[in-house]
Amino acid sequence: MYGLSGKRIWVAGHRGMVGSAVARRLESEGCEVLVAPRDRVDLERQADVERFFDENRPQAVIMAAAKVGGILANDRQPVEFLQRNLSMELNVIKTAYDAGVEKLLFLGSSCIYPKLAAQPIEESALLTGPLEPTNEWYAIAKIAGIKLCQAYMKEKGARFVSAMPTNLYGPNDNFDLQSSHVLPALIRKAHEAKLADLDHVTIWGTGTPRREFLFVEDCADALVFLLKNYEDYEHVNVGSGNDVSILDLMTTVAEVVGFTGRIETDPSKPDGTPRKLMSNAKLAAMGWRPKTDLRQGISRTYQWYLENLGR
Ligand code: GFB
Repeated sequence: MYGLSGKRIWVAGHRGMVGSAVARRLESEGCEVLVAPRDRVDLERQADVERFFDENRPQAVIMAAAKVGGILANDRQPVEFLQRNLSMELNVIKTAYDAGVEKLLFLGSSCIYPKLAAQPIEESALLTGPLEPTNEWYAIAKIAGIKLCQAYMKEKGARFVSAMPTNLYGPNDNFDLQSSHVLPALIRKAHEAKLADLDHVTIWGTGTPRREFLFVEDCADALVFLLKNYEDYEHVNVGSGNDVSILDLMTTVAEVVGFTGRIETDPSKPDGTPRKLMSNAKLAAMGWRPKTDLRQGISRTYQWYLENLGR
């Protein structure tokens, strides 16, 4: 429905884990990938965004720029997660419309859904119940982004659509133990425990919550698929369709990394939402499937970590 060949496509957030994976995935599409150097374009300054559009004239935009983080970062920095994400979204989405962008794909997250939504979570569950308190700030910002795209579609006929990825992981992830998401944190913890020959590793919370994970290169493939083929009003879940308890995840990570010590829990840290497995039926019905299973993805991520950060 939307051919990418020969198009100028701006990947906003190109240095991040998702943005860099999308830029790599677009290399085989015969398009021109535009990137905005962070030292010259501050997405929180509308004038910078307007100048970038004037100078580069993108025909399509993948909005993968965001202030992101794990459960502790979200819980401790509500202003950062709400204000900065709203600011970037408003600037990019409005300026894209004003500049006549043909198509825009906005990225949200599975945390937009109610804390206790029925599982697997259908797209229609949005706004049907209270959010998970630890990340309601980020969730509200992402819900606002979905709604702004829908407003432009409804009132202006803009082809601005939204995708909701599940918990992502992979090369170029953030491995800082205070601000990262769970999977990179567990890889780093197991790696450092192995190097230090520790007899145990500690995970946050009780280990009982369940999380769905998608390898970031599969996510990038899904996002390009949606940019080409999706034009509807409602957002689309992008997930693997399988979830795992945090404790079982740590067990798998330990096996891949080669750590043989005990796994201990730290209930003083938050568990967050008990489960957030999304339904991937809508995307599957369009013919898209992920290729990388969890153990393969963890192994490839650990390999990247060793080659880039683990020294
Ligand atoms: O990826 P994560 O930090 O965030 O996962 P969410 C948190 C879950 O993993 C909680 C447990 O149950 C934590 O108790 N966990 C165990 C750990 N050990 C660790 C650890 O060392 N580090 C971390 N980070 N967690 C995020 C949202 O929710 O999901 C974001 O806050 C975004 O906004 C993201 O939506 C996709 O999965 O709970």
